[in-house]
Amino acid sequence: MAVTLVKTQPFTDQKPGTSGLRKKVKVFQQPHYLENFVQSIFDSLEGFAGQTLVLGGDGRYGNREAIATILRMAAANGFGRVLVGRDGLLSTPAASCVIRKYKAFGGIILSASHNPGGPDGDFGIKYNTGNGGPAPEKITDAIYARSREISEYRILDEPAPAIDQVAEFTLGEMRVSVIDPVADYAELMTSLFDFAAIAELFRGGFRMRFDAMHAITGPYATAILEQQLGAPAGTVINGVPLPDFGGGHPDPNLTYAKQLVDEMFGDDAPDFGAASDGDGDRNMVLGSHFFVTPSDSLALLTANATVAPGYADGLAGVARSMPTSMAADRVAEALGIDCYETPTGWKFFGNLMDAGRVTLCGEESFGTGSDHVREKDGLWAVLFWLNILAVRKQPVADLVHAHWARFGRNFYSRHDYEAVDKAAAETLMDDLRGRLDALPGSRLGELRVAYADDFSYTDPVDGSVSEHQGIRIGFEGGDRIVFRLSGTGTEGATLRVYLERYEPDPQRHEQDTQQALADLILIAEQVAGIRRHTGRDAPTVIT
Ligand code: G16
Repeated sequence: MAVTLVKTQPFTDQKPGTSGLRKKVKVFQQPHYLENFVQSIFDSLEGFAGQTLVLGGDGRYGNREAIATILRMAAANGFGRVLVGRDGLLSTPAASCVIRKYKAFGGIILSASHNPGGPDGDFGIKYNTGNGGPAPEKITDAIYARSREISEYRILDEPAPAIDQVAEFTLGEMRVSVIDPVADYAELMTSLFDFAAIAELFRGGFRMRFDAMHAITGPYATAILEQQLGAPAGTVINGVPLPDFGGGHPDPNLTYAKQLVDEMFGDDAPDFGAASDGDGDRNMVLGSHFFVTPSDSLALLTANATVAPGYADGLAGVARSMPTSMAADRVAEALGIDCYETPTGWKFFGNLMDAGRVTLCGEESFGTGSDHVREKDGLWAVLFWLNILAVRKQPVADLVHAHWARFGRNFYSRHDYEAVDKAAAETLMDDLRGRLDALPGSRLGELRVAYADDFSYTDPVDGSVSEHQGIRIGFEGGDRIVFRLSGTGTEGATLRVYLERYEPDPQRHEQDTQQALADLILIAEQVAGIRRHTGRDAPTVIT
C-alpha cells in the first residue's frame, strides 16, 4: 500500500464550535486545510486500526471531493472498512443510525447544517463517536490541540473509487462499502412509528407539504412519506439535493422556509407542513395557519409520546437545552419523570441517553430527537407528529391549544442579531457578565430580578463541567431572558436573545407572541445595550 506523508503547517483556526468545524468554503479550499483537520481527528483517536468508519455528508458544494480525500486518508491511517453513503450522501441522523447499527468505531459527517452552501457558502466537518453522537468536548479539544501542532498527514496514493452505486471495493488494504443512504434509517423509523395508522391518515385525504429545501432530506422524505406511507406525489417539495441548496438558506424557520410558510398560511392550506435543514437534523412543524414553536413541539411530543409504538412503554426522562422554553418541564412534572437542562449543543444529551436517563430531548433551535440515534432528527420528529395526528385525529392547532389549556403556555421567541462585529458582541457579553452580581433583587421595568448568572453545567453522568454557556436573567413569576453568542456562525458573531413568559390563563393564550413579550424585549435592550454595542436597531431574524 503506497502512502504519502505530506508535510504541512498548522492552521490556527480549526477549533470546533457548537457542532464541528464550520467555515466558509473558501477557507476549506486552502491547500491542506481539510487534510490537516482530518488527520487531527485521526491523531486524537486511539484503537481504530482495522475498525469501521462511517462517512457521508449533506451533499453541499465540496462534499464529493472531501469524501474522496477522506477515503484515501482513512485507508492510509489504517481503518479496516468505511461505510459511505451512495454519492457521499448521508443525513446527520442517518449517519448516527448507521454508526450504531453497524457498531462502527465512529463517523465523519460533512455538513455545515443549516448554513448556506455553494462556492460562497459554508462547509463543515464533524466527528461522531461509536455511540453515534457528536464527539464530546474532551475529544474536540484534543482535535483542536492537535491541529495546532500538526506537521504531516497520511494519504493513499491511489485515487478513491466512484461511489455512485451501492457496491464493495478495496482501497489500499481497506474495504469500502457504498451503502444506500436511506435504507437503514427508513427501517429504524418503521420500528418506532405506526406506519399503518399514518398511511390510513393519508388515505383519508389528509394533506401535507414537506419542504426539503433542496437539501439532504429530499430522498429520505420522498422514500418514506410518498413511497412507503402513500402520501400523494408532490407532498415533498424541493426534494432534489443541490450543492448550493438552490441558492436558498436551508434553515427550516419562518424566515427561510418562506415557500412552505406562504402555503401553510395561504388559502386552501394543507393540514400539516414540515421542513428540514441542510443535513436533516432540524425540523419545523406547522399546522394550517399555525406555527408550532420547537419548544412547544418537544413538550407536546413528551405529553403524547406513548401513542407511538416505539415509546409505548413511557419515557425515562426528557432533556432540553438551557435557552429552550420550560414548556417540557411542566409536562415532565405532570408525568413524574426527570427533566434535565443542558447547554446548547446536541453533544450534551449523549451521556444522558447512554445512561438511560432520558428518552426525548430537544432544543429551541428547531431540533428534537430521542435515544433511537444520538443526533437530533428532523424527519423522525415529523413522523412522530404524523403518528400523533393519526391517533388523536385533531388539527394541529387544536392539539396545541388543548396542550396549553392543560399545562399553560410558555410564550417564547428568539431574536438573532447576525453577523455583528465580533469584538462588539464580546464586549456586550463581558459588560453584562460584570453586572450579574448586582442584578438579583433589582427592578427591570416592572419586573423584579430573581436570579442572574452565567450558566454552568455539570454533567450528572461523568461530572465534566462546561462554563459560560449563556447569561440568564430570571424574574419573579418565571419570566426569563437569556443572552448567548452562537457557536455555529461563520461571519462575525451572532447574538441570540431568548425571551420567555409563562402564562397559565387560557383566556390570554391567543395574544401575539411579540406583544406578549414586549416588555421583556425592551428590558433586554436596556439591560444589554444591544443598540449601543452592535449598532443594530432590530434583530435580523425573529423566530
Ligand atoms: C447545532 C447544534 C445544536 C445547537 C445549534 C445552534 O445545530 O447541534 O445543538 O442548538 O447548533 O447553535 P448556536 O446557537 O450555537 O448557533 P446544527 O443543526 O447547526 O447542527
